[in-house]
Amino acid sequence: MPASRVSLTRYLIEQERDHGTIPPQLRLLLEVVARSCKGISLSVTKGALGDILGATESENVQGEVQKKLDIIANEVLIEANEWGGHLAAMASEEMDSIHVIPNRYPQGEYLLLFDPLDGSSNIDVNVSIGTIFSVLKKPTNSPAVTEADFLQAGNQQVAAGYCVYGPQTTLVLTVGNGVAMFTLDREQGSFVLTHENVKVPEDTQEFAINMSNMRHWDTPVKRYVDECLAGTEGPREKNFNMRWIASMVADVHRILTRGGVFMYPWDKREPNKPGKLRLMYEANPMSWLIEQAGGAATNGKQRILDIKPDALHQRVSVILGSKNEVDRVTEYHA
Ligand code: P6P
Repeated sequence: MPASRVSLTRYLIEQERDHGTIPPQLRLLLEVVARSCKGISLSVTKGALGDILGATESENVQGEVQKKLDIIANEVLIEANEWGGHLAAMASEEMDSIHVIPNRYPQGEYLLLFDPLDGSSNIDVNVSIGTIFSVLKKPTNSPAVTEADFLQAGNQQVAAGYCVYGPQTTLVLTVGNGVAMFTLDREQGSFVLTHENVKVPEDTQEFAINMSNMRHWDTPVKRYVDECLAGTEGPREKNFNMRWIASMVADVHRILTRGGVFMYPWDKREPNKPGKLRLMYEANPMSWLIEQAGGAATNGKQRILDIKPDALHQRVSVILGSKNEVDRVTEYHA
């Protein structure tokens, strides 16, 4: 590794030295998560060569059929994080209830939440997918950790990130001092710092939404997208491009890299659900990353990070990305 290349370990140690935001137990947690993502990446890249494609017979708490890789990724994260003494418990999209660290291991002060493999509908068609994670601190006054300890607003996170399994395997991380990206150097087997102080442009000409749901959208979203489609002849007086990868990790990575606005809004298909995406382990970590990179993230009405959760797997409407576009969509909701 050329001397100029900074490893994830060195970055975390220097962040602690400079900002005091990564105490040793949190550094251990982040390094274990990164190592888990390396393992998941190896399974993902096997594709049809490994017995990892296709679906299982089971469904997750969301009622979605679980892909084999969903289960594999979940088990990798559980097994890697159980013994270290840094966690009190974990929560996952793939598990109905929290996973408390077994008594045979010491318990730590952190809570780890994750979507072990987001975008799993793309696994079998070789499109980028990813792991999303969020770290909270266990409330000090609770002796035995319970699900209620997890129900903290996103503004309480101490770390958040994702790993995107695409042409490159890239880990993207924030601990509250901006966003850094680490690309997996497969020859070294280590994540290497490739982008620091990531910034999302405040303006964009690219929006991301599943257009097939247009007839189900609420008026503010329909107005915003119609104005984008009207291009230079419309009120925006500029043309827009559209992208929708149907992997939140891949869409957010593009936005962190070149700007854009991502929307998965409430729609009339399931009016009792506030949205499709999950607050605790999808919207919260992604929203913090976007804000740390100078972007914005709301549910149309309020800042996502200020939402006080009342259920572990609750859903939320998500509008995030370039600040001026998110502000405009939110303004249309007012
Ligand atoms: P749709 C993947 O299943 C996911 O949770 C997100 O990663 C993605 O943005 C969204 O759902 C895609 O949903 O309805 O377009 O397939």
